[in-house]
Amino acid sequence: MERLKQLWARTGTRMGFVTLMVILFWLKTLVAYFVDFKLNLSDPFQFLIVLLNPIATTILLFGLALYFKRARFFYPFLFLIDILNTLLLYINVIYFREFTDFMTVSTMLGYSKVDQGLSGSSLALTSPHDILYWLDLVVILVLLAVRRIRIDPRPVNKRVGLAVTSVAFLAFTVNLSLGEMDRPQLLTRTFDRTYVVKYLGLDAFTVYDGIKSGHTSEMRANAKKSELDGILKYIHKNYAAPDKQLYGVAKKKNVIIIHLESFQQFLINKKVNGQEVTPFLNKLYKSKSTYAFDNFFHEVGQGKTSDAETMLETGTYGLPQGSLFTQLGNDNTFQAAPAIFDQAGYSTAVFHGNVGSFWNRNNTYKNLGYQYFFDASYYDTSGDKSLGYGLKDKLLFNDSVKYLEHLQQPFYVKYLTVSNHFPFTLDSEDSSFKTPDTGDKTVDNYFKTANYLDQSIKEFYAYLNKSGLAKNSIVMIYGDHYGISNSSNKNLAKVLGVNPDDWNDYDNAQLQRVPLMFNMPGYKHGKVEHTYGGEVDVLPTLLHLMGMSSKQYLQFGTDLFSKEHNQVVAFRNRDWISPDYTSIDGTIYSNKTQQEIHPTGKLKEKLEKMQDKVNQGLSDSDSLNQKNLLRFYNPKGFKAVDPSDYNYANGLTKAEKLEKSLGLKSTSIFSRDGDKSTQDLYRTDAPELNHKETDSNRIKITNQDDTSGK
Ligand code: GP9
Ligand code: MN
Repeated sequence: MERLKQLWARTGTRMGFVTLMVILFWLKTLVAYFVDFKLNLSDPFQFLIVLLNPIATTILLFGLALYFKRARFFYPFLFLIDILNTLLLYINVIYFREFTDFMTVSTMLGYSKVDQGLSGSSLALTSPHDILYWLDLVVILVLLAVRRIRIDPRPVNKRVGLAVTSVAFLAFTVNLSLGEMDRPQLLTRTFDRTYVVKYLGLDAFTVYDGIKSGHTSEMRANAKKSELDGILKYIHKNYAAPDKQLYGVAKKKNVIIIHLESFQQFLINKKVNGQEVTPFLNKLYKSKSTYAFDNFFHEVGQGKTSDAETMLETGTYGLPQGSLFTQLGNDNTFQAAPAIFDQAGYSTAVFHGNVGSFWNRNNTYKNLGYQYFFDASYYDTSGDKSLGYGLKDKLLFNDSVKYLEHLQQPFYVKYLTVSNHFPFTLDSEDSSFKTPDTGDKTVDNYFKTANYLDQSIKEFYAYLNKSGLAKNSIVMIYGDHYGISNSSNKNLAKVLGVNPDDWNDYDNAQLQRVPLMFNMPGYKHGKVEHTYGGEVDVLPTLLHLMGMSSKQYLQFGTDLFSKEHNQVVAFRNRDWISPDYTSIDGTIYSNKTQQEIHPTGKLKEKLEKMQDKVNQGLSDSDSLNQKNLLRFYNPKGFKAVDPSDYNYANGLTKAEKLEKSLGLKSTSIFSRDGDKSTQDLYRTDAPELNHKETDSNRIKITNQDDTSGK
């Protein structure tokens, strides 16, 4: 008691008072963290970081008051800072209740076209415990007024102020290092706003976001329409006319895209312990109904999955650093596949078992023109139904049927799978696949999760056939990027039958092949194509198969089936691979001999030209995106996307309403079958649906990422 009294008396000193305010603010931040925000804490370490992260910035900001000599400045300033910081916290609390996301600076300033602000009244979003966010300020003010807290007229020494500021910076550095330990490249890659708040706190997030958006808006403000000229020239020169035979072979068909998470080409036709790893995909690969590519490369940078999505749906490259989705997805102008298909009369949707805010998809998809986004909130992801990145694949395909069947046909839909993601863990109940034994758990388990993914696609295909969707659809299947990073490739070498001691950079580069297949059930002329290409080439290829022109769009790749297709595959770091040569960090290898070469004369010139073209494509794509130049460009017949047309809540209700209003004209399979669900056609052996108890062997790993060797 005595001790408490003594402590309380300290509040009558300036240092004591600042300390009190810091503690109170820290406590209410924790209320926000644990009651209002969903930070998805997965282990005690993250819990610790969250406890600590409000401290550094609060000390820094509140400590500034100590630099004021006079009491009549010190107290009001401290209150002002506290009120502003509380306001920031509180508007985020309100915003989070509606959007499950944090407010960006451009949203606050009203710049962002995507977040149209709160839909209901903010009053409806308040909750009784909100009083906790403001109560401390009122109580302290009263205590000061009635002199229960004394006003201290004595200024603190300037050195004390400086010491407090330094302590705050030190604390922030420690905080940042802890964050980086748990989530390497946190700030360069910015996976998700929740991550930055989780590791660094709300103040740090807001400042960081403000700096970034300031930089972006400056680049945009200075951009001129004439900057498009050079880019247009490059693109027109690069354009490859479609192959006449294949143009329109899939006209008017549904487009079903299956994004194979972290799936590399070497898995195709691979046997481990005498078993095929992906027997179903192997079958599709050789089928006469499929055009498959065996020299197709991923071209992603730090934005990984989101880079793959960027390339496949906009025909432009990801950014040199970070993810285009998170950096520019909120308000960039795109002329992307979902909008192109929408305007050709298609319904468009994404099915994904992770939270909508990951890679800022919930905002970016609106600018791409997606009508529906069925994210984790649409599925039961409880218990053992999900792992680190969300709903398990078998469940994703099964649980999406109830949405898919209500979409008007033709549709353009994308399934983003997640189970085959680093660290490649599955519950023991999900697989009995016998893994190789390389001694590297990541490498070994990769085959197991790939096998699981293969099974989930097999189940989905069975449904497509039974429901009759298959014959009206073109299914495009691709691997988004590597699963095994370069640092583990030596361990993989054994499984590939290569001596690990001979493994080098050239081998790493060749291993960046991922599958690409266009499967058209019923088609008879498919084959495995050996053309070299990359992810940026997919959009013009798909458009041409659909009988849609790509000529009016600014796309950096070329149709893989075209005789004029450019076979130099550009990587994000300016390395490249062509059918004959591979360039890594400026070193040229001959693909034939797999040895380094030192070209001279004509060959040297030719290779330099190739490099120039690679550089130009990448940098033109970057200025197009970073300066948002597409806002100056109007492709013939294309209507600009208005993101405020889209809202991803209540997707099913929206689709059902449309069915009703179309009546007999409705083309959904639900309407086609006389308002009967096709769900019971779906067969899955997913154990999660057949039992209630959870598996005691499972290791729950949440929000981890393969960041090694990048
Ligand atoms: C998360 C999933 C994984 O939603 O798409 O992204 P990645 O880590 O592969 O970029
Ligand atoms: Mn991915």
